Amino acid sequence: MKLSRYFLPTLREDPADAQVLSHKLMLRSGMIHPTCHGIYSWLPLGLKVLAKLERIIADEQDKAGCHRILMPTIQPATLWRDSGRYDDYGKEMLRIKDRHGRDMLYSPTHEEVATDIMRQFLKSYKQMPLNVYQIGWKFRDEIRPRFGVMRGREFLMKDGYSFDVTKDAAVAAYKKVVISYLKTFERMGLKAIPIRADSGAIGGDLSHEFHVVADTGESEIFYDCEYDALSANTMSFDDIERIYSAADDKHDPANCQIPTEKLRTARGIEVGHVFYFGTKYSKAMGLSVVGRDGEAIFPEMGSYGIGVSRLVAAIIEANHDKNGIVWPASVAPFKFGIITASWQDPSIVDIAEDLYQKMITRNVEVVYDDREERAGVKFADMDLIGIPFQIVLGAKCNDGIFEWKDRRTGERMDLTLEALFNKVDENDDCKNFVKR
Ligand code: P5A
Repeated sequence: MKLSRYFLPTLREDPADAQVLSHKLMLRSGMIHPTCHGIYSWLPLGLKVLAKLERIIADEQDKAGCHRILMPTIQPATLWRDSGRYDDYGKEMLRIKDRHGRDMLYSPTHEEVATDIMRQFLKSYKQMPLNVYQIGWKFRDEIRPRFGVMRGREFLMKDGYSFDVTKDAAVAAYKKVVISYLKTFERMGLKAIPIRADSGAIGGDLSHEFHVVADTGESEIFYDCEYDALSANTMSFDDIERIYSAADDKHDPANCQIPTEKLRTARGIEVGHVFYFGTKYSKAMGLSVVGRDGEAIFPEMGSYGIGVSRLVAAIIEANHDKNGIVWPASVAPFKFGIITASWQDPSIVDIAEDLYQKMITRNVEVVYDDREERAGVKFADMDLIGIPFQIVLGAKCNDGIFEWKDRRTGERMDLTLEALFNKVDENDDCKNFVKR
């Protein structure tokens, strides 16, 4: 992509109405535009990041054996009357009427729709275990939408629903999702701490929240420092149950067994929430199947959410410096940037154009700042939008030497074209995605 042709409405100044850093940086780097209170349009740069998150989430869900579907954003109230939640849900639900006067609603979540699909298609215990998920827009008329996409009214969620024959199988499915979530967040460069939680409006008796540590987090969290040392790839559900973690009022120093020197206190952003709720919805909505001995059984269910649009803000909260966003390479809108020290020097511009074309041919995600702007403006914008690896073309490029800058460490080195492409290959993780 050439920046001169890109729709990237960056702002020089901090927008006055944004309180938290991620919101400011998302507005300043032209990722989002507020359409009205708590409702945002996603501009090209923001949408690219959102798409990266979707791709990582879908990849890990597929690996965990879940099936991607897409459910409607508008639902009939009848489904919620069946489950008994229509009257309880309150003002957060956007209630609408169609032209025939029928009660409809904009989906705040999809337990009812998923259960309804399965009551048409699940007939036998043999069709389980089954776990379906989608990545789709939700609407919740939050009383206090704030911090941009962190707490929006319309937001993107990955929501999954599992169906099992027995409670044991359902709990096993739940544990599998918990582990796959930790891997998902780790691939986004985040450490997420799973914390036992209340199940609130979703209902049920087993629930975990996933929190990313950031100063602007809405909840206070308490956890054992052992979490900092564990990797999602080796962590088991038993580790999670063994290692102490708690949020807000759930933290009771008297019951906390771990020594104070191991206890960490931090602010957390809730980026995911999972629930096991047994037969709550299958019973209420009449989803039953034929069991092993011909008897009717109600599937045991769970639901699993990731706040996809919130994650964009959470990643920025956890990855920024005074110059702007510092994207983890796996979620960066473009992994590589090309900057010319002078747009008025035709030989540098020719070399930059050639380098850009070579990278495009290799399918590398690159943004080339070809604007007729001062070098300082280009360096500042490249840092603001957080491009992880920046290639600077100064006078030395006439002798085949390119400067490589690492956004996170600030480290710079001079490279030949060959060495440059070796580094590009090394840092281009597109090959990590296996086509399924
Ligand atoms: C689980 C999947 C559910 O809705 N039903 C389907 C369950 N859980 S939840 O905790 O209510 O939401 C899941 C995640 O969505 C994010 N989230 C939000 N993100 C931005 N703005 C909001 N207003 C908002 N509300 C919820 C959170 O990350 C939450 O963990």
